[in-house]
Amino acid sequence: MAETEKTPKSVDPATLKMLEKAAQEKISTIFDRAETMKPCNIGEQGTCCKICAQGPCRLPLPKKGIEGEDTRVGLCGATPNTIAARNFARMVAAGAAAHSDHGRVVAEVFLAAARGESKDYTIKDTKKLVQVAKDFDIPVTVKEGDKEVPRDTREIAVELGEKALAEWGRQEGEIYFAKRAPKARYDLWKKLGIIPRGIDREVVEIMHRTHMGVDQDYENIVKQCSRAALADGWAGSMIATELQDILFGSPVPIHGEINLGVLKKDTVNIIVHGHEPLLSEMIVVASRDPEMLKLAESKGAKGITLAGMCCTANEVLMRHGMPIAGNYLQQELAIITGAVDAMVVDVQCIMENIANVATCYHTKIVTTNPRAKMKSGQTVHIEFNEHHALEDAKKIVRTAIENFPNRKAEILIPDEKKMMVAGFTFESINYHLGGTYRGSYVPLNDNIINGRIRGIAGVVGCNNARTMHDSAHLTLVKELLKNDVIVLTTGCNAMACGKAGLLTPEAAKEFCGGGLAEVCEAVGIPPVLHMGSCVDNSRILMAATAVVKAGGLGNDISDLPAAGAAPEWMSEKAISIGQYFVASGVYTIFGVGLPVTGAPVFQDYLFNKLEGIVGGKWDVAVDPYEMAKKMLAHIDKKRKALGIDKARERVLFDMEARRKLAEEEAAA
Ligand code: NFS
Ligand code: SF4
Repeated sequence: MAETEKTPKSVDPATLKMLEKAAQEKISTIFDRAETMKPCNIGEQGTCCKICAQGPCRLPLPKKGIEGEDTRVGLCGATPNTIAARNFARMVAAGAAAHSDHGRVVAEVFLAAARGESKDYTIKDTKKLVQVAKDFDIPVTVKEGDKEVPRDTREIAVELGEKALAEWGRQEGEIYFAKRAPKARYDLWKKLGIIPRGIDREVVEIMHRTHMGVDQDYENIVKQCSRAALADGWAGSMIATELQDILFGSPVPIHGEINLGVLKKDTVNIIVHGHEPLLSEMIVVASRDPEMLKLAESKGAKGITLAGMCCTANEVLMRHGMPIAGNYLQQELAIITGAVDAMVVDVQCIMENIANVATCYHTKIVTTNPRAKMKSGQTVHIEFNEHHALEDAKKIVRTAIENFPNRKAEILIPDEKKMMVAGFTFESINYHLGGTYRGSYVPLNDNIINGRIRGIAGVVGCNNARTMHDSAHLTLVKELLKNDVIVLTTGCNAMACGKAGLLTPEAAKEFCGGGLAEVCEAVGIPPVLHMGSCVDNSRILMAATAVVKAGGLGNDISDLPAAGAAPEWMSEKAISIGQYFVASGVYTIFGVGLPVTGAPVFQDYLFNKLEGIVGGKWDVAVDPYEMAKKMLAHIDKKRKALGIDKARERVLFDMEARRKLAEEEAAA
């Protein structure tokens, strides 16, 4: 087939333009490698075991399927179910570790800031500080004579920092935020014995249990997956989100721009890529520093453009309105514009190949984190330390500025960029839907009960080079909107939606069914609410909890007409997120495929039996239309169980009737 006849690799025109430039300049990207290297089918099925040196033991499904008894075993006798469950569990452990290690550093910096040891960070949101302190059973008032007066903010912050940090090393008891969940959920976790003790402990226990010759009961392994994943969602990630809000300010809806078109030919372009906002927050400050701007001018640049990539982008967008250059699969392409003077990276989702691509241009890759260095290419390591954060950030920005005159390749920045609104939190949804005075989720619940909104979907997760870039994300979200399902989004899905114009209030009219459009237009919100980075999926848990607590839709998250999806997932973090959603009672469906197909019994446990235990379950659909159908079926099942299915029929009838009336009027 000629090059032009191939299926396009992305639905995003900016991406396609850059791929063309890459091809002309003979630069290999992940898109090319996805074509030349096919995945291993045994690994894809989840049934390759390499946890001891007697393996790898490979147990693919027989071509004809299993006839009679499944007799496949590894050298030690491990069954496909044990092997797939162990592999799955190790993905949960890695994902939970990544999110939680991010959270740990936030907690450390938070404590340093509270103690006044880190002059560049301060406590910005004291209201939230008090709220979160209460969840940690920290007294927020003190007795003065016979009066209760507010306690010193600094004291509260120090105690919160210490208690939060102790959640990682805690050996017994329960993580504090478990009690934030609806009571029925908390009680169920307690009954099942899956409330996390300490974050590190649960991750370590997965690694132990999946060592050679330990846990050989896939149900018991899944139980530990739930406990470790809950330690991610309701502790590691949730603490990261909450403390970041207190340190940097809680986001409120803000405008921003997205796609490679945000880069500018005549300014110094710096891309911050990775995940931890501790670094990017300081780079934002450094890039606005008059001294830096002057230096940029002296090098012939008309200012400094700072743009984000991957989840760091979501963080700086939400709090500062900084533009986003693109999502995961666009990282190499940003460099290929020839206009990126430095790509500053910290941890997670950073492709090793950016260092190779950078050598074809002048771009400097700056690694900043002692946990993530790079060997190849023209990388420099400028370590970022919270005790002299701003100084480090300035050093990094200076490196970019000094690199500006070294541009050599032809510069091509695609024009594409879109406006969007981001920065919804569970608190700001409260305000937007409830109004200043009422401030509650009741109006949202009312609209779900009366059927204008059919249900809630959390659509999140990565891009995956094995699927067409952004395509499944957008098809799924549009299907849901058309069917009156309001969408909460984070991560790379949020960016896909932003690039397609779905994160604007105007999108309601164009993409939504009548009921949802009516609600969004009345309130003035986009039908897809950008809630942040992947760590901020904890905000979705809190939003779901708030919906339960507002009343009228059951007692537990598993009662809600809601579903979760990650149509283009690739990272282990996505598996941990999926598992904590499932263990929190959410029907969760992934695209691409899950590495469990080689173990049909284990797969059936995840896809069916688990629902009877935790109220949520896993599912897979590669086709986004099928995914939407399955999510809608689940939402309708829950509406029926709540007895609100008839209300929706009435709304639909109303819309239809209204349309008819309008037609008749027009004809008259
Ligand atoms: Ni989430 Fe964010 Fe994107 Fe996937 Fe990576 S950036 S943490 S893991 S690829 S959504
Ligand atoms: Fe093979 Fe068992 Fe070792 Fe796995 S643990 S590699 S199945 S011998």
